[in-house]
Amino acid sequence: MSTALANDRLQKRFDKWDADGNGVLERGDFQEEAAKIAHGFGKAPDSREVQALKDAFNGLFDYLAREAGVGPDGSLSKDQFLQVTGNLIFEGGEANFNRVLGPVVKAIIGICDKNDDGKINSSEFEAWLGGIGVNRTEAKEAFQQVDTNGDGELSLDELLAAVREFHFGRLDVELLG
Ligand SMILES: [Ca+2]
Ligand SMILES: [Ca+2]
Ligand SMILES: [Ca+2]
Repeated sequence: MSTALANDRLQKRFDKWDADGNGVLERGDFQEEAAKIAHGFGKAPDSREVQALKDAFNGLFDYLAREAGVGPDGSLSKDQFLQVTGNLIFEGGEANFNRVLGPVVKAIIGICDKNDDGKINSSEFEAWLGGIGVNRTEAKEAFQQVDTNGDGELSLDELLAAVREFHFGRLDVELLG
């Protein structure tokens, strides 16, 4: 896995999350990202699932701000973001990664989980990836890759592993939009 690819993926993530395009990440960017995801899935902004997603993004921002040492009302430069997320993904270990990203992935599952069984089946997954611009054929392929135990459902653990593998360059499925 090349450091260049990892950096490239994290830089894209930064650009995408910098919703107001001012070159730094602040809490407002994360709230906007949560609102955008909710809108993409046609969820009412005041629904329980959307509130959970906003809380999760708030928690993620708290973590990044704390690690970068900028304080809860601060902002992260691109360099700070690359440093903190690079540490999280490549140095911090899987348990820490899951603790930090778990709430966000869980909240997105909550929004996509139409039949409310806590897992994502293939049609729920197609709608998820469709919402971030991935076509059906690609979504089908991605589903097989993410469903590592082959039971036809994607669990929180499988989805978290997929997000991590994406940043390691071992998987080409981008789940977070
Ligand atoms: Ca910004
Ligand atoms: Ca489901
Ligand atoms: Ca599975």
